Amino acid sequence: MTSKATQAEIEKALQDLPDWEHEDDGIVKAFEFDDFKQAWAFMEKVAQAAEAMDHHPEWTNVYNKVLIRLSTHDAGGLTGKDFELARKIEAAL
Ligand code: H2B
Repeated sequence: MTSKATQAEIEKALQDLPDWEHEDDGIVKAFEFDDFKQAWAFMEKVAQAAEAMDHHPEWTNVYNKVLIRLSTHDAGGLTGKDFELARKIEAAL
């Protein structure tokens, strides 16, 4: 699905995505790990999933914290791809 998700679709998808929040035209979640090594290992897994999907996160990392924002730039908002990547990110934890 590459069309923009409706508010109802967004709410439904977020029910199965703990601590992900709808913010502007994306979804965001903050992750915290024990140290940089663990954060980096997680980022490696997310990067592999993102590249395989050709759908990439906006993210920042400061030592043990990783902040991820997902949005579909080509669509100017949220699509099924963002929720699919979010589920893969949860599986990478
Ligand atoms: N990632 C995200 N988050 N949104 C996009 O619209 C997007 C992407 N488009 N990764 C892809 C790459 C596109 O630019 C390439 C050409 O497929």
